[in-house]
Amino acid sequence: MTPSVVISGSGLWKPDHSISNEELVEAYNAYAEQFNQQNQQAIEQGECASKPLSSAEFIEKASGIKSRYIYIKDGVLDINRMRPNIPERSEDALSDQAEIAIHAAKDALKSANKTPEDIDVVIVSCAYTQRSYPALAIEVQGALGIKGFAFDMLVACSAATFALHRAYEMIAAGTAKSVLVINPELTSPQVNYCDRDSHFIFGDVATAMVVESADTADSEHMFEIMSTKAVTQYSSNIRSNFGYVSRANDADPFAADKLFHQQGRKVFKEVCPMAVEHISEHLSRHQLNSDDVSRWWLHQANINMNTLISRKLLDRQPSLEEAPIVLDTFANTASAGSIIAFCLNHKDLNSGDVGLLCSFGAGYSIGSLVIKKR
Ligand code: CO8
Repeated sequence: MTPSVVISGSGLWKPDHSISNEELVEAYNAYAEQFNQQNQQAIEQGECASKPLSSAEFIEKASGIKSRYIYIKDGVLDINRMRPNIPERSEDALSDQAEIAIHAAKDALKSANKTPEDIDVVIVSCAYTQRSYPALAIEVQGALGIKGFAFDMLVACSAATFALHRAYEMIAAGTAKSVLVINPELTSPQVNYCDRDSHFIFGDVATAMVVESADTADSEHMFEIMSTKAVTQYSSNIRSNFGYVSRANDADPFAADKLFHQQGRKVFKEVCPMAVEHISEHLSRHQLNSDDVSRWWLHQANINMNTLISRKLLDRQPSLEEAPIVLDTFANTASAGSIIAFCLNHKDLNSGDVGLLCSFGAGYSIGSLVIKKR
């Protein structure tokens, strides 16, 4: 018989620094005015587009974001730099992303009542890894003293849920006994702080979860994974062309198209119906309807997306208790958003309560888990 698989612990690490909309807009607008002044002639001759101004009110209304955490604040608000100033580390030092992954991992291990000796697989899964190899997951595994094996996974916004799917399958198949899934979302190096349409969207964070067989789990708050569901559909509407081939094709490796960019309106229109259909189908697998779900830990990209999806599923606006929003303080944290929502909002649920964890975004990709409090 397939063993019951549970999420037995979760962890969250956030940077010490944050940037408010007001701070971000003040710096961007000063940068835009300087750019327009320096390029006045080219703009007048139609050779270059002027930079439009940003607004804190627009950002909050369009996205629900008020502030975002940032790993290194230095440099982002400097109008002559407009990107974080993250010092390079030597090859024998712990890498930045492994460091933040370890903070979240330790928090998750503690909440699962586990030590590194109990874990036999580490998956580091996120939107970007700061290098190709050796895998960050193996670096984290080594630093924590975990035996077994480790690997990295990239699935943009669905990296966290898709990694939880892999963890679930490994435990169910008996190829692992306890899997540590970590999502170190260091997004700030990929944000184009010179682009009004996207400069406000992302924040840095790291999350982690421990997935194991119910037979070995003994934590205070554990959730049985009833099932997982994933879908992908190719789209270029959310894209980053950053990659190692730039060296061979002589393209500027840091040009605007090599950073995060998107057709936000199209994404909104295309992803919302996909997510509603996906979630409805997933719940119906268990003869559940939306009213049977006590908590919705939804992807955190845009508050208006979450409102629309929740309304379509429930025929009403859910309370913040039912469908928590963390966008206001964390912003979009790529794959970590739904996991942050879980970390901060699961302890009050009662045995037997059902919850839905769901990500949606670049790819397009949607990943969900139906889980039940033990
Ligand atoms: N300040 C003032 N005005 C602005 C600003 C600004 N900052 N930005 C845009 N405007 C203007 C526009 O130019 C436009 O003006 P006009 O009407 O004159 O053309 C007007 O405001 C309205 O613009 P939009 O139609 O674009 O505004 P929206 O209401 O659609 O809001 C959003 C824009 C917030 C981007 C919205 O479309 C959205 O969130 N869409 C969903 C996108 C989404 O969820 N994407 C997922 C991305 S995350 C992901 O997939 C993970 C990727 C991997 C991680 C990457 C890490 C870096």
